[in-house]
Amino acid sequence: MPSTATTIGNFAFDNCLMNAAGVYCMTRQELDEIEASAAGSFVTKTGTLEERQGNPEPRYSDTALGSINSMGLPNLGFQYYLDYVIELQDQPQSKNHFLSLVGLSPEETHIILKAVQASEYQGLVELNLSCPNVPGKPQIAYDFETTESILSEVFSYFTKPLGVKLPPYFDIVHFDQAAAVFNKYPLVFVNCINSIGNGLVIEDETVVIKPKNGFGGIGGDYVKPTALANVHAFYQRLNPSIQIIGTGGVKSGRDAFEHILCGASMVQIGTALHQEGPSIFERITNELKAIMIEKGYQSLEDFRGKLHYIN
Ligand code: RRO
Repeated sequence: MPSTATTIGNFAFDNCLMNAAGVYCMTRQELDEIEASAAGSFVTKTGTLEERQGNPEPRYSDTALGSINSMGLPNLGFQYYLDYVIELQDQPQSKNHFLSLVGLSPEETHIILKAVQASEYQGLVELNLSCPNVPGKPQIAYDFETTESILSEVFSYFTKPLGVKLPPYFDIVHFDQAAAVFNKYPLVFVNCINSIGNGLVIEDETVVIKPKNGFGGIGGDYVKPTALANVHAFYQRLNPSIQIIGTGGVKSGRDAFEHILCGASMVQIGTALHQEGPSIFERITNELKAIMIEKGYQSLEDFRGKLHYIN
């Protein structure tokens, strides 16, 4: 039987598949269900300094080809998630986890990360530089100057394993510029991609979500080519010490296979997990293993990053 095991930094995972931040990860109950599923890990809902209610409902809608959301960063406050992952890390059978975090300002981000640094948490942190849905707050990683100033400050005090969640980029020059920034810092991973920000879905004559007059982050089938392009562009440009987590448009073993072929070491599932629930991890793992058997691959290393080009 082939293995879908993987590593990120010094952390081992029995399976490369897990949830994407924001989906099935708001409460301990939801996180427990992912922990008990075939997923190799979980990432928590992005936690802010204080608890947040988020935007008015309806704020998430499944659509024909995926999803649109403008949740607005509802969460129980970073301490809730930090306490939970610390609790789990002391349990013998626990998987390794990702704690997703961001402040509503650089100052808040530093307060949060300093608290994590001072805590007993030994796992991975995913700094979300790409939330598209908080009115008046731009997606941080589209501003390379702000991104660089945040990372440079963070690495003056933060020594635990840290990665960043990125928005999709759409221009080769932006891939070059973003990679040049990330290559200056001891990041353990980058996660490509967050939702494609500020799309608009209409049914009959009306938008399908209430916040921002219907504008929201797009996920699902719509985003897979953009996600694969971002995974591969960063795989080609980043220092080999910075691994890639692939997120976007994964609803089958074939989709996960393509992310890994583009260079992903771990693959996250958002929209399809929301639609299908945690049993999706077993289905997609089996589909991915069937593809590996058919191709004669024993492990992800046999094909990770080995995308073929046309000469
Ligand atoms: O909560 C959200 O509205 C949200 C976040 Br923080 C994010 O990073 N990506 C997204 O699609 N929605």
